[in-house]
Amino acid sequence: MGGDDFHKGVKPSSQKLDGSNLKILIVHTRWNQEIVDPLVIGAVHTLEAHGVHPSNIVIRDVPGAYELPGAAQKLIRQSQQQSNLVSNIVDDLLNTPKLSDEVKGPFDAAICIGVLIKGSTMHFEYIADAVSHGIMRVGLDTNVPTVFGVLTCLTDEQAMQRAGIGKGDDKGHNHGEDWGTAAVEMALLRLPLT
Ligand code: DLZ
Repeated sequence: MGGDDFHKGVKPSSQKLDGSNLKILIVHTRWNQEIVDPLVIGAVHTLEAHGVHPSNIVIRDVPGAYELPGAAQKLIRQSQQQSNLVSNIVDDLLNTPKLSDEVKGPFDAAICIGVLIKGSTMHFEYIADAVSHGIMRVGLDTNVPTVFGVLTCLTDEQAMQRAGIGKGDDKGHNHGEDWGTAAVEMALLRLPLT
């Protein structure tokens, strides 16, 4: 590595990434939505490019980045309960209201998308720390890979560059595309069959 060989960013996986049987959850913020929207679109495009069926991509929004881990965990848990046959039979017997048919769980991976931009107070530091730890915990506690799709930027322009909507000639790179690929790769992670 070094010199001209240096490849900035993630190298493509050597595995075949076939997402045709996957169900993916995207939770995104409404804070900084002008920058969040292209990131969500980038993630969806890449999921579909890997074969994920549009009807198997469920998208939900929350107010801000601080809400991302709690919302992702809640929706992942709901999708796991919905696919549990025993609890379905109990629900039928008790006539419990069903979750929407749209959530055809369980999700195989989730992507949390948001944009934090540093202001003049310590708010940014507290939220970034809580959200990054929270999203990691969701993935480990639910056993559903949960991708950290949160930009933590010092300026608006840094965030726009990372959403592929930078000003000027260089629009930057849409990180949402990488997050879609990461979700498929992590959802398909298996030991080889013997
Ligand atoms: C309050 C706040 C601030 C100052 N900045 C951002 C931000 O840059 N990006 C973001 O997604 N959310 C921000 N929030 C909102 C918090 O994440 C959260 O929604 C509120 O504190 C309510 O819990």
